[in-house]
Amino acid sequence: MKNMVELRGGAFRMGSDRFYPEERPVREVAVGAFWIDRHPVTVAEFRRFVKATGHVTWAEQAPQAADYPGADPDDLVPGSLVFNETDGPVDLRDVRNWWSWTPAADWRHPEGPGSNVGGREHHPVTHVAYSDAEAYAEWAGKSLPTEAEWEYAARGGLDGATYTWGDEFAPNGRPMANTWQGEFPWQNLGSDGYERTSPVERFPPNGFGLHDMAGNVWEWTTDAFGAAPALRACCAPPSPQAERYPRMVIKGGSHLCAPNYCLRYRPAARQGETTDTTTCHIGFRCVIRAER
Ligand SMILES: [Cu+2]
Repeated sequence: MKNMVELRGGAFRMGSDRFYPEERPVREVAVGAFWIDRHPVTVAEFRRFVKATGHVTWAEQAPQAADYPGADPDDLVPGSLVFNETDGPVDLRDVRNWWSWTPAADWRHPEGPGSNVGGREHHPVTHVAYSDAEAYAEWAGKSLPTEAEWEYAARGGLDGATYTWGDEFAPNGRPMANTWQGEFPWQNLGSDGYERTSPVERFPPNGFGLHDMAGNVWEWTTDAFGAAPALRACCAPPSPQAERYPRMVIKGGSHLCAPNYCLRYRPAARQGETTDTTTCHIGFRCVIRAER
């Protein structure tokens, strides 16, 4: 299977007791055999899907007034959530300090009007809602992963390691994933080489030969997140209508995850995101389950 890796499956220890409450408890989980994309779906790959199908993404459609009661009709235009670095330290409890609803932001215009994906064809596609990821997977003859499949793949055969590559964040000083260096959300040092997304496969693969299982972009999975505990994450921007759409588990953390705020570039890390949410730091990859 082109650009996919075959995994045997089996039992593994999922979750972590050492970080955030939503990752607990550590428990043994088993997954069957499956193939998984070597890297997140790229802009170039997504473009082939759009050309072949005429798919119009969620972010490119105006929200329905019925879905967002009380919304200002002027706000019901196509758009998406874009991260904006702040000028200085801000109240980390209010994610609106750095997330802006941006009209006309979409997968082709990741920072909104005036931006484009020229030169970023091999970056992960972003601004994709859950339904966009599902539609792509169906077109490709694939599926979206369950959370357990995703985490099993991300761990790369390591048992209970903090990161997808081991227990040390930067072995020999080498950055192993596209994360945020500096104080979130105002000081983006970019010392790993990237302030926003990075081309896939730019950082070393994990033990299964998979790239970007940590950092770069969060990835959709098919598990419902369930009742949301109180979260303070850079990575869970509030949906205007969180009740109408289910909250699914996203995995892997992103280029916005910073130790001072959201240490989630780890295989056990998870967030809940409503299926209608699109942002500049959520993408996806696909799997194919082995025939039983
Ligand atoms: Cu984060």
